Amino acid sequence: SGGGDAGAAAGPKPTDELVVGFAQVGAESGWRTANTTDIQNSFKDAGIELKFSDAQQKQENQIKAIRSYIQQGVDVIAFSPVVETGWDAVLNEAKAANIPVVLTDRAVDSQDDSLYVSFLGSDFIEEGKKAGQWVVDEYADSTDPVKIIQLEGTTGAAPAIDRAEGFADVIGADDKFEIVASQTGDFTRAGGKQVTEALLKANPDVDLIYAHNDDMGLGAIEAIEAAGLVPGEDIKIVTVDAVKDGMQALADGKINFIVECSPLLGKQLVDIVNQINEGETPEKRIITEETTFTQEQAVEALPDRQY
Ligand code: GZL
Repeated sequence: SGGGDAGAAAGPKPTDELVVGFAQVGAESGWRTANTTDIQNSFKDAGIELKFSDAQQKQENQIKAIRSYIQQGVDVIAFSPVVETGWDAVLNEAKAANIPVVLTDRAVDSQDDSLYVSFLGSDFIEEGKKAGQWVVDEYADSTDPVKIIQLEGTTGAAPAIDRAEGFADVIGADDKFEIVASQTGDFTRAGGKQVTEALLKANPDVDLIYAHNDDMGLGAIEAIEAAGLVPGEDIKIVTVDAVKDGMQALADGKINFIVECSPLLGKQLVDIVNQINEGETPEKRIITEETTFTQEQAVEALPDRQY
């Protein structure tokens, strides 16, 4: 089945004949594994066949997976681009094969937005701004300099670029805030720990760590404790995601604030696939609902967290 004719003149296919190819980034973080689980469960519940690949955070593996889905003639291709650049060639191959493409979670920098039907995911700049606003509010009464270490996500990834931009926009309003060091931890716990160990040695008087995801924040906690300091007190921590392990650390007072980034995109992706099959045009940009959590709110929310 397949053949890239979803929504074409052939008319809608029965759901149980639809085949979707999904090229996932990897399994680098709690967020990513929750995202994978939700997408796989959503397609199983919908009775739609999902071919799935894990690229171990390598763009060439994602491109290979997309090419294999084109060869197999799937009806729709969906993927979360590990980095923003370098997709036009393979997306033009999907277009030539008349296979619609949906971007989930992360964006591409292609100028030609005919290369994908929809983007479904978060507004990462907004997430960075929410993190920055908490920092501005937290230090509103301080006149001393506030020294910040930033743990960046994967270099070139939309969430890393945009979360840094949104954060800088907001704290840039007051020059008491200074990002004394900024380095990628590649969205992993190990990366967050290694980078924090190194940057703490060079910046022992840092006030706060802004990590682009919980996993790097959890790694930073290990490094801070290994240095004999108290995370959440001696050095405050602000992260993004709100996965269970991050929310537990927040409830335990080791993280001070978390900006939520929802990984639960599966249901909306199924809806987009069904719209394409029905010959409808899904919205070009579908932004997920998400909130923020203080330590008190984490204690309340933890029992009901799905991921
Ligand atoms: C954000 C997603 C990021 C998460 C990280 O939508 O791309 O990648 O914030 C994950 O935890 O690794």
